[in-house]
Amino acid sequence: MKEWEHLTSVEEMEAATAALLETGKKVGADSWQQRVKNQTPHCGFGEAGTCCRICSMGPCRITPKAPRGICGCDVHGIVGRNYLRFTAGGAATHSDHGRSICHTLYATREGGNYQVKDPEKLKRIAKEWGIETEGKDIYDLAHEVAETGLMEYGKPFGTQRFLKRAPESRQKIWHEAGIEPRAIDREVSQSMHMTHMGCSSLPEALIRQSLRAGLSDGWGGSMMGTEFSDVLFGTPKPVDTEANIGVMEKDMVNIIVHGHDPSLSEMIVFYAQDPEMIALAKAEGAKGINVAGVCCTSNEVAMRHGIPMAGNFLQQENVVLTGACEAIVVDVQCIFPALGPLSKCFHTKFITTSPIARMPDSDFIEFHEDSAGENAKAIVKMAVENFKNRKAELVNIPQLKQKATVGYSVEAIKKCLDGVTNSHVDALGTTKPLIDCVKAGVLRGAVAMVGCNNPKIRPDTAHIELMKKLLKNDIILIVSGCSAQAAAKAGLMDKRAAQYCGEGLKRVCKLVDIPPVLHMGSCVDISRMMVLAADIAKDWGIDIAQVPVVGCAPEWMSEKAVSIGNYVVATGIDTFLGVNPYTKGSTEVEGLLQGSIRDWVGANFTVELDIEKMGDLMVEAIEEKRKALNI
Ligand code: XCC
Ligand code: SF4
Repeated sequence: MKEWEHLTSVEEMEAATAALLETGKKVGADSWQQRVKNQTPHCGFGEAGTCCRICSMGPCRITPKAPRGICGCDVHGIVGRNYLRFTAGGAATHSDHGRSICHTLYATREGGNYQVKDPEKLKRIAKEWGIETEGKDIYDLAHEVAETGLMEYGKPFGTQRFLKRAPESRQKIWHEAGIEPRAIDREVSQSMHMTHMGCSSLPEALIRQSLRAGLSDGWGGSMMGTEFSDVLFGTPKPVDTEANIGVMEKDMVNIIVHGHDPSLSEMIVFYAQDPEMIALAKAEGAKGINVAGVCCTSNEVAMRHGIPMAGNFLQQENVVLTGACEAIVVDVQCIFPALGPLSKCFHTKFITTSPIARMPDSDFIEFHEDSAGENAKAIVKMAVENFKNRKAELVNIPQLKQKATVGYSVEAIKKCLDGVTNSHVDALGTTKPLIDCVKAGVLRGAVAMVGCNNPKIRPDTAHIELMKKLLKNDIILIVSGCSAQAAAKAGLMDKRAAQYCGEGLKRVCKLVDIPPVLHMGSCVDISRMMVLAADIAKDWGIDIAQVPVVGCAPEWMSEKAVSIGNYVVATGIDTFLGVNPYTKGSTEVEGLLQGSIRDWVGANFTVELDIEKMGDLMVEAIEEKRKALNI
């Protein structure tokens, strides 16, 4: 059989994009491909992280002739401060998403817009947090847990509750390194304070706080976001779906959900199935209503409802360019402001819903927890009524799509394993069969591949090529975010992809009936990966830093990704980046991030722009961990 013959190649995806850009030209649309050209070359100071505009004596730019800013800050202080602010932006963003989910949990009620779908999980978390569950109404419990979660953002004393999920060895490392995150908002605030003019310029202190702020996201805000989303909307289980631009339907009303918070998309999905709305769609001449997703929102609804994935970050303009998008409905994060003017070139309604993400040229329908049903219905109706405004001559949906099985929460992974071994010790299962496979060498280890697209890298190539290489080497992939969508679009989440893997991984996939690339969700769901790593380490009796697993974000672009990188490394997982985080300008900052933070947390970063080399380095890192464990 020809290698990878079922896959959709990057070339095919590029050809589809090129055809869509032709339509764009006809209607005078702008595109990121064009804007990248306008922005190149990028500013060298910005790239190296050596420009400071933290006070108005500047901006100060560091050169050999001007080695210090006006206040006397050197290049290491400037790069370090910029890095910490980069992290704080990401930690704030993820954690604020988590906070919204806490509020949604607080708004649940019997028969209401939002209800508790996984009461067992809610009770488990309550017990973990020492909240009495006996004899309590499930909604009273939900409100109590939500309020306790909200307190995690501002409590004056103590550290994050979920840190206790980590192996004791890891908790000790955090304590000794002085990076246990306290209240989430405090870590973000302190990061801003430390980087104010005339505060910290010592790289060591700035990087330590970066790790702590990152941990407040991964083991705080994001973890609450994930856990409470499961309580609200159900814990994901394996479900079949489809991915790539061809999931849009020519004869149906296409509603694209884009952004991050499932509180919105869940409601849109619900009302798109409303018989009244479907009847209206038919009256308007459509065959029905098709909801598809872009970016992390897509991951959320794919994992829970099998809603198809239209594309990832750099394809968000493509969905409008099909000419068949009645509405693109967004909440927060990773939304191109370009969608406003672009939608004006077509009949598409660009609907913003959050006061956090307001954009010109959009219809703003503010989404509230208490009126969520009404808001969602109004949005679906607006899309349906827009079907008649389509311009038939502009419609072009490239016929690219792949089958994918998604929905591998930690709970689901354990359940799949249990199904094979019947080894379960309790209802929640164990990672022991997985550990046995790794010990026996059937699986060499795992890579957690995450993150965005970035025009600095040929879109999706790094994700897909790295995955193929790792699979050949019997390394299983757990993925999230836009990396997950790259895999799904290519066909790597189709169970048939197992046939192209190394012999060991192929056997495991067949036996457990899983695809070789496991979809663990959105970017806040990287907290699932932390829980999985922690559970494996505990079941194995070792620290997370010893587990043969590494992290990788080959095409990352956002502040959130920097925050993630910090908590993944601080959790003890070596992390490989394909794009430099604006630190090239400081040998000291790079010396810490790519070197000596290993002494604090047992892991560090590798920045490698050559994909082939990065793949080799990851395989090497995994083999080294195996050697150290004598397996
Ligand atoms: Fe955004 Fe989460 Fe990146 Fe994709 S992977 S571009 S952050 S949608 Ni998070
Ligand atoms: Fe320049 Fe210092 Fe002000 Fe930064 S804080 S802009 S380096 S004077």
